Amino acid sequence: MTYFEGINKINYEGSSSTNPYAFKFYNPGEKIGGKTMEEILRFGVAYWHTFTEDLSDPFGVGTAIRPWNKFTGLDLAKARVEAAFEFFEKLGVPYFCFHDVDIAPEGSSLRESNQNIDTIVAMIKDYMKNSKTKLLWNTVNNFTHPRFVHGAASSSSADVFAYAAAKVKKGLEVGKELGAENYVFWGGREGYETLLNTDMKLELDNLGRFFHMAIDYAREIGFDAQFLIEPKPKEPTSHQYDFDVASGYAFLQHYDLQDHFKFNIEANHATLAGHTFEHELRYARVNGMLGSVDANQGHPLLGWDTDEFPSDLYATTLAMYEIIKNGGLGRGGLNFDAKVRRGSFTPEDLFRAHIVGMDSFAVGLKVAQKLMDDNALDSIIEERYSSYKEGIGREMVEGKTDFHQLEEHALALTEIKQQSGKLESIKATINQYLLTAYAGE
Ligand code: XUL
Ligand code: CO
Repeated sequence: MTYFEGINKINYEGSSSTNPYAFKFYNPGEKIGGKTMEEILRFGVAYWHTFTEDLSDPFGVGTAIRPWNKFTGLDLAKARVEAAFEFFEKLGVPYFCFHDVDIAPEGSSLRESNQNIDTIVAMIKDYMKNSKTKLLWNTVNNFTHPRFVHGAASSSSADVFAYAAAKVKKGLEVGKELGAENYVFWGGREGYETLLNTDMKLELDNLGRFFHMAIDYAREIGFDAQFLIEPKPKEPTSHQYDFDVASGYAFLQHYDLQDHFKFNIEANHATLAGHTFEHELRYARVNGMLGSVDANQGHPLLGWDTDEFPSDLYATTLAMYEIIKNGGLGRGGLNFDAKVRRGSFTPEDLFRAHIVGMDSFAVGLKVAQKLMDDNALDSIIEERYSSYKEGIGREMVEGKTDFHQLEEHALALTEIKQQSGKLESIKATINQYLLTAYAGE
């Protein structure tokens, strides 16, 4: 059965194309800095937003028209797999990602849920044999069901802790079965609403114990995926423990987990935390902790996780700048944890949304690479910090000074010369690169 009638393979047609079902900038085989766009960008489709989501919001029911909606139960789950692989093929995307409950319905018991998962995983494995699309990461949903009302690994109930562990155990087995490159932990309800009823120390210690047991089990079954923590500051709980990269990194170090994890950084989570996307990427990168990316964008006027498809070229350029500087994403990728707007309810919108996301990151990649090749931003930064390359600055950086020498130096100063931060001309340069990256094509 064909689910996306009338939509053919999406090809690259160049920046002058007016075909809505063509890439204008994402040219998978085009080499940028020695590697193809496809190899660098490693795009992934998020199963939950594209095949499971119905586009409901807190004020309205689902609007999504999906060709698989006529099915129910396991038949619906199977139809979604068929539709998903047709979609992957037509979009030419190398990866996908899912939660357990996205692919298979929960049964009336854990055992039954696991059986449903086994049925669908066997089917996905079969489809993957004839597909170039691989599993970037999987995870489990330990936040939607009422049993997780007080959290999962940070729940006040030991039974829930055990249930959450059993689900992650299954998730790790599924990841191994399907050859997942990474395994993600987003702490859905791992946080708290009020300290008035919360034992914060016990919850944090339990989270640490949970992650250690997950590492042990992955090792036991020979699942060698990169483990990723996905920080988010709020929503659903008002205080999420993995607030941002900095707090997540402190947590990992405190519980001696830092060598086993990297971060999966989501743009909209970064902005909810009061950071820019590039701040989170940079913080992870300079600490050797940048693993993967959930590519989306928030709405500048809304204070929740709107999960829009990325279209802001400034943001994708600065993000790709960090990713290139990181030497790429390794086993990670750019997963579109993004949903079409509630008003964009047709199946065709799913293609159009991914096209704008892929094109936006392709532009970002090209512009960022050119900025780097021309040393356009680095040269300014190097100059700005040049006082640490010589004299007292250099001695301090090399660990050859103490407060006595620094005081001596300060006392002898007659004048401190400052340089301009040049922010406006840096922005002008970025605009110039953005507008000329595709000139002449
Ligand atoms: C929620 C979110 C999740 C994670 C995976 O905001 O981003 O979908 O990416 O659980
Ligand atoms: Co996400």
